[in-house]
Formats: sequence, structure tokens, C-alpha cells
Amino acid sequence: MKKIFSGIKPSGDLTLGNYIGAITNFIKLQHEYECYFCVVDLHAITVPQIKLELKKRIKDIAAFYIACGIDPNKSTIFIQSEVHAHTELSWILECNTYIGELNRMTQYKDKANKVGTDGLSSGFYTYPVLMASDILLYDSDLVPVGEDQKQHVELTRDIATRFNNKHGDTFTIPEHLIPKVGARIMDLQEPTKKMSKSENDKGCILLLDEANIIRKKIMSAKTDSEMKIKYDVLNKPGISNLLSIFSIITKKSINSLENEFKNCNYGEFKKALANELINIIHPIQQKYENIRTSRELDEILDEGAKKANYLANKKVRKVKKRLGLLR
Ligand code: ATP
Ligand code: LTN
Repeated sequence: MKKIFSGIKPSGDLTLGNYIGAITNFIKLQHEYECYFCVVDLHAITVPQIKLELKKRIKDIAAFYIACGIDPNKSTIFIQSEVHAHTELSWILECNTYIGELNRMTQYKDKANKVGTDGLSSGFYTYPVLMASDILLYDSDLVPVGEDQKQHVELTRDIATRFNNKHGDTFTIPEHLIPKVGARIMDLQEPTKKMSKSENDKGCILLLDEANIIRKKIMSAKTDSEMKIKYDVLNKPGISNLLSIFSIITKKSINSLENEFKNCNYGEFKKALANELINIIHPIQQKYENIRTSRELDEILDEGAKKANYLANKKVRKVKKRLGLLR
């Protein structure tokens, strides 16, 4: 059975972007693949975090995985920092990654341009290598992610290929899996910017938002003055973003939605979208409340860590052997 690995950082509360760009895909794939879904807490600390918030969010994300439909009997759900092999392999791979490669990562370049490098942690700079380790430890074939992570999966392939060529076949070369629609859900207030959990404001729908808040955020989403419900990312980014969201959650094509709403104004379209979103999010919230406080969640995470540790330690031993690091 082919393997899948993916992860979400506990750097904020989960957004509709995370749900559409990543989690809905995880749910579809779990029936066909052996899946590993990780709460990548060590990635969250590449930027400063508030201790108690981080502690809470780590389990929040694990609970949301399950509430959204990931079946812990089928998939392995675990917390990255509970599997030490991730950091051990990361160091080894850092020694096999060029500074030039890290300099080319657009997420790093964007951040460095915005805030400068003096106050940026070196962990933020090298984090694509930690991500490569996450993926390579489990011989993952596919990595379901949103568009923003494509370059990091490509770097993972480069690192793995180079290691295999130099030291013998060690890693499976993974491929990214990016959804055709919804790979980049945009901020509702600034539809040219990615909806992001660490910069959440009223342009960002959270999976924890109450129905009235979801309605308010959708109704006040920025659109344009044309009053035409048409998919055109360049000229109508706001309406196109809302159409993408609508399309993913209802499984209707963008074309059929354009048709369905061709005689409606933006207000009517937004109202229909808000209702659909609430119908999807409300039951997830109810399941989340149940699982978040249950003993079962800890048991699932303990079991997940056990399985992940077994596989990851085996892989690290193989890597160390290849390098002459084992007695
Ligand atoms: P941060 O704001 O802290 O960078 P994030 O919201 O971008 O966080 P991540 O934990 O980095 O979320 O990403 C988890 C997964 O969700 C990744 O696969 C990422 O590509 C996907 N994702 C995040 N935001 C979006 C979005 N707006 N549209 C589609 N996919 C997204
Ligand atoms: N870097 C990713 C989160 C992430 C990830 C992974 C995704 C960490 N490790 C492994 C897929 C596979 C991010 O910032 N969104």
C-alpha cells in the first residue's frame, strides 16, 4: 500500500484554508493509502509562540483531524515532537542540503524581505529540511498539501535523490499532491493574500467560528463593483475565491455554480455560501467538542507516537549506517 504523510502546524486556530487545501484531501486519501497525519509542533516554534496557547493548540489540531473525518483506526495521528527521529534526521539532512537551496525558498525570502533576517530564527531558515525529514522518515509516496508547500516538497525530492545517489538507495522519492481547486484559499478581506492561521482577522474563517461570525465574515467579504458571479482570478479575485470555496464544499463545479447564481446579486450568493459553510462546519464543531476532552484522544496520540517511533527509528538507523555513524 502506498504511503501518505502530511502535517499542520499548531501556529494558530485552524482555518477554512487548512480545511479545504489540506484536510478534505486527507479524508479522501485515507481509504486508499497508509496515512500518517502529524501535528508538526516543532515547525510552529520557528516563530515565537505563547506556551499555554501552543500546548492547547497541539491537541486542538489532533482533535480536529478526527472531527473532520480522519479515522484513527485507519490512519496514524501523532505529535511530531514525540518522535525524536524527526530532529535527528533533520540534522543529518541539513548537512546534505546547500545554503543556496534554502536561500531559494520563497516562503523564507518573503518573510526575510518583510521582517529582515536579524530577528528571524535560524530554525525558520532551515525548517524546509525538518519538513523533508518528516516526509522521508516514513517512505511517503505522496504529500497532500496546499500550493504554498509545493516548493518544499520539491526540495525534499532533491535532498532525497542526492542522498540516494551518494549513499545508496535509502529514501522513497515523494510527490506532492495539490488539489485542482482550493489549493490556495484567499483572505476574504484581501483576496490577493493567502488565508493564514497565524495572521487571522475578519478575512479568515476559523473552524471554531460560531455560525453568526461565519455569516458576518462571508457577508462582508470583499468583492467588486461588477455584480457578476463569474470566475476570473485576475480581475475578480474576491468572487473567484468565494466560488472556489463554494465549489469545494458542495462538490459542484464552478461552471454549474456560475449558472445557478447567474440571476442573483452578491448578497444572495454570499448568503447561500454562508449557509453551506455553516452546514459543513457545525457538525465538525460538535464532534470536536466531544473528542477534545475525551481520554480517547490521548490514547490515539500515544498509539500514533508508538507506531511512528518504530518506523522512524528504523529509518534513522538505516541512514546512520549508510553514513558510518553506527558502531
Ligand atoms: P501559518 O499561517 O502559521 O503559516 P497556515 O495556515 O499556512 O499557517 P500550515 O500549518 O502552514 O497553515 O499549513 C497546513 C496545510 O494547510 C498545508 O498543506 C498548507 O498548504 C495548507 N493551507 C494553509 N493555508 C491554506 C490556504 N489558504 N489555502 C489552501 N491551503 C492552505
Ligand atoms: N511546512 C508545512 C507544514 C508541514 C508539512 C510537513 C506538510 C511540516 N511538515 C510534512 C506536509 C508534510 C507548512 O508550513 N504548511
